[in-house]
Amino acid sequence: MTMNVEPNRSFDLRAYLSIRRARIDATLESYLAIEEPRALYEAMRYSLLAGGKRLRPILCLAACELAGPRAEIALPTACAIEMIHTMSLIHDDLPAMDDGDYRRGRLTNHKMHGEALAILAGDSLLAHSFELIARRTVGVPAQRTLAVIAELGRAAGPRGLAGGQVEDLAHEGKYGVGVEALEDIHTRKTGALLEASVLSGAILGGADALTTARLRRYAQRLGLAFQIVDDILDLTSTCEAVGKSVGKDASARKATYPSVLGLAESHRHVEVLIEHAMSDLACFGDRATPLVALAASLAQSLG
Ligand code: GRG
Repeated sequence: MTMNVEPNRSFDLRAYLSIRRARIDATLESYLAIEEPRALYEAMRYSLLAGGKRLRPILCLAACELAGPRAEIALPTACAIEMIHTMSLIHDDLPAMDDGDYRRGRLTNHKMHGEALAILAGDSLLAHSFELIARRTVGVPAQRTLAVIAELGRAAGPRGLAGGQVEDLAHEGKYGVGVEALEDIHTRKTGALLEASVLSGAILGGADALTTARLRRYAQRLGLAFQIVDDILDLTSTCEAVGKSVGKDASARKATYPSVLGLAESHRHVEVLIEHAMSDLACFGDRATPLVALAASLAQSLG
């Protein structure tokens, strides 16, 4: 059964996001001062400090705020999560994977710094993220920090991003990908890190088992909805750019929801996922306002 949850209309999501983005950006900058080898640090900073919505770290802070008294204790973890995410974007853009030219409004890392440095910048961001969590997390029992490291390690590895990317590459260009296979790819490739972001914040905030279970469900639904929205926006913006109409047979190199289910059904799927994600948070009342508003804004981004 789902409970109907209405977003709080007096909550200023835009201001909430912009304050947190600024804090995350400033902290990331301070965590990654240039050292030797300079070229490596410059390549790491090039992608990390190139903007981005900072959705994952914001989810981490918001979940910590819901679960405990001080969101601030999750700031090192939130920044580490953005490093893992950025690492995955750098590697995703490499010629051996998506072979992308532009990311976050600028040339991709390997186009700017060369392939070898782009690979090493990604590797360094991943390693640095775990060092950051271990060294900078203060004011919480060590057990919570260990649980966060386990959660994020799982999300990045073969059961999460890396595994999802392998499956995605294996399906590339193939017709007849079923909705189950597609959901599995999305759950690993995009959902796993979003889920770990929410969970990490909750763990650091001291969430009990019930709160953790509800937030996990919320994050799983949000993560899947996020990837479907990304697929829909990708398709509609590409079609607008070339003046084509969109439909179920719109060709796509990658397995996407619109290419498997069609556009209308993909929209409906997002609506249902978001409604359920919001109802997962009904029992938290005002404490869940930012997380509810974030979910609602995802559905609204489709117009
Ligand atoms: C982490 C060990 C490890 C390996 C990485 C390359 C790879 C394996 C995985 C690819 C994962 C990937 C690129 C998933 C796409 C997720 C996605 C929807 C990205 C866009 O996220 P936004 O919209 O981007 O939040 P910004 O730029 O705003 O942060």
